[in-house]
Amino acid sequence: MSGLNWGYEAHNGPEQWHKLYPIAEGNFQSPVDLNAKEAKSDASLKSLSIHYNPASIKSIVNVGHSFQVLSEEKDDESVVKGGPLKATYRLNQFHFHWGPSDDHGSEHTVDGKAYSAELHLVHWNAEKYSSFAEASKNLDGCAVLTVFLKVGNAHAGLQKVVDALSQVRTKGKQAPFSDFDPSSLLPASKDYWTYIGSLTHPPLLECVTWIIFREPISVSPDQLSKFRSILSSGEGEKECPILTNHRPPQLLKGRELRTSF
Ligand code: 3UG
Ligand code: ZN
Repeated sequence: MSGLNWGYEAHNGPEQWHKLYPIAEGNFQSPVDLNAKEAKSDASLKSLSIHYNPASIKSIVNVGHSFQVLSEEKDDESVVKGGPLKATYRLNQFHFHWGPSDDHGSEHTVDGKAYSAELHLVHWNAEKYSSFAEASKNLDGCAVLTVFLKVGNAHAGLQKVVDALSQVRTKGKQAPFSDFDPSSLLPASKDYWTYIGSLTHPPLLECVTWIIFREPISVSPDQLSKFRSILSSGEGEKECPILTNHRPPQLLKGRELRTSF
């Protein structure tokens, strides 16, 4: 495994990452199992304030192990605050994690059970830091709003993202993607779990306040199969579909796992 080609296969996957990224065996790693026995309800947790401006969404890009929808960096129009957060966090991008079959693809699990896929809306502390890169070196640097996807009906908001995937089929491709409201991907209930952890793939930095919604959104088998149809290979190379891109749960190692509910 070289520094540039970590992935999700046996030779370069989650079990190998520690060799180049020793923090993989750290004390604040993600994802984790959201276990009812470990979780403590915290009445002092405030409700979340989430404001997304559809105009801040600009493009979609194939990054080789996934695809990302990118948000404009230069304003504070798409932000989350409140809940466990002590600052305002600005939206950087959102992306998904999935697996080879419809019944297993989330990173976090609930009482040992996986969902079909997982959405990460990635934010950084723009009150305290001046870039995502700087923020990600600090425990209070990032906040990831997380939504589980449960196989069932097609999701209308998600379909707009799925329809754009044909434009970024190969690694490195980028296309305009605008006027999309990320709020359309949030569940109705804003009940959540929260804990302190890490980025879920290299560089695995321990910088994330995880906020994970209890209620999943739906995704159809056809929508999931379109996630799996994008390629980790570049244009003109041997076609290699991204069938899986989720890290398994890591040990909680004494961390607090709190619920708003
Ligand atoms: C993330 C996540 C990232 C990363 C990562 F932005 F949002 S996740 O939400 N799955 O935890 C990054 F590694 F795992 N990085 C940080 C993107 C590239 C720059 C370094
Ligand atoms: Zn992620």
